[in-house]
Amino acid sequence: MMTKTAKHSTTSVWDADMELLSRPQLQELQLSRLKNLLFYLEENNLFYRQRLKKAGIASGGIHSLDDLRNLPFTSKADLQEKYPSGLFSKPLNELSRLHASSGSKGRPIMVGYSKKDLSTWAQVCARSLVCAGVTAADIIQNSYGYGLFTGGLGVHYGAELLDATVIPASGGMTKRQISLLQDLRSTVLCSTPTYALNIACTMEELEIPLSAINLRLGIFGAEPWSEEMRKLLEEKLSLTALDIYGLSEVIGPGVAMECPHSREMKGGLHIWEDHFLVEVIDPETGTLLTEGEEGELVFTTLTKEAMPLLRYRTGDIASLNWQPCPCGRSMVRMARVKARLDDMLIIRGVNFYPTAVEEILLTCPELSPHYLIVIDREKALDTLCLQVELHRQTAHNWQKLAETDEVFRQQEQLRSEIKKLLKDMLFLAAEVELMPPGSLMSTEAKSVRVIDRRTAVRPD
Ligand code: DLL
Repeated sequence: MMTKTAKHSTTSVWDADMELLSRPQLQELQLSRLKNLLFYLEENNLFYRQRLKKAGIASGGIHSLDDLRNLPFTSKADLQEKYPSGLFSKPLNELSRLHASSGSKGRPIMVGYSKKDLSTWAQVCARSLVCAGVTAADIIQNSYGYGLFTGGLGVHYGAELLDATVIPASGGMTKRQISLLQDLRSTVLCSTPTYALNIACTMEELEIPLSAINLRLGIFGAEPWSEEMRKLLEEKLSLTALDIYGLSEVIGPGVAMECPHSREMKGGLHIWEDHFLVEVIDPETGTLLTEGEEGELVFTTLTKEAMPLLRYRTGDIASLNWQPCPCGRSMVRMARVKARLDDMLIIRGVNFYPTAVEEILLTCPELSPHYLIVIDREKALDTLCLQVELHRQTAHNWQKLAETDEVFRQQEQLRSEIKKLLKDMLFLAAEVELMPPGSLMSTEAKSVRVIDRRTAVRPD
């Protein structure tokens, strides 16, 4: 186990007692925690007391982990309906902290933490950072937003717990972020992948060489990102990019983390199963899926006090992998989340996820991977316009040619190439608009990739 005071420690497991448990031992622990959770909910949580009663489940009714399947699901709609505190097990004034998810779709979701929850959260974040290869000797630039969003404070307390040095940079002010990277020689960058790309592109614009910074690890998450994006970030920032997953409802960042071994094998992210019991279900039927089958991730929080959740349907799509990992951790791995169920777009009968567009754009060197999908409806027909930023070099080359026929020819050729790729790979017919560098770059905590005008109210 990594000692918290020894700087420069190189051992790579934070909590060996848990992370290396054998599966039977882990299952025994999960079962006992699940039983306790049901008793706790019956005593402290009106919402679940009523729901379990309605489902005919007594708190003593759990005898094996399979009995989990008899428990009712909890949905995002439940949390939205009971906003702000209807699923809390403690009164608001007894909580230690509150966070909220952005609520970009519908009502926001409020999440509460007791002192014990905050300690658990710091533990799972420290565990995640160590799993990525962070040590007490690292200087972590934490560019996740601080505030109601869980990214900033979640990672912050994990980093402090493992005794690393933390720079609470939060998001935005990109030039200052770059100065911090240069002046403080940060070794680890924690941010959304799109914000990391923003930093990399701004460095290029300012002609700051890679040798001016000292990053070795990027811990990126909070939104879906493709393998192509990973390659690009690793090249542009000269680091190893690893995926961290989590959601406010369950705890925040630190639900699952990719280790470097798993990154190499594309084996997925270790889920901290002693705290978060995971299932993958068919989103249509609710049936449990088996190893490798892609479906909706569902979590039961085994140790939370303020807002425990039973069988919470995340809307995130992934599969599970129980194969042993060379890092030695026994905890199951989840495939990288490519999308949320509600991110799927349907245009004239063609289904696709925005990340599929990202993968295509990253194969065109003339472009930068900042894009916006604008969907509209004309005369009952859906239209799709893909706005995509030019790479700085492309824009520069075209500027040199001024407004000559040659530039128009090259622009038309590039637009046609993108259209053809979208047609061939995704069966999508789209208009393509080439945008100047920097015009679509995200400075938000999470990037906005889609504007769907079909749902907007408009006069006839
Ligand atoms: O995004 C927590 C977080 C902060 C995770 C920092 C990682 C790093 P929410 O704002 O509640 O919480 O959003 C949760 O974001 O259900 C997924 O749809 C998506 N998401 C989170 N991590 C990943 C990831 C934070 N690594 C929602 N890959 C989740 C893909 C992710 N999607």
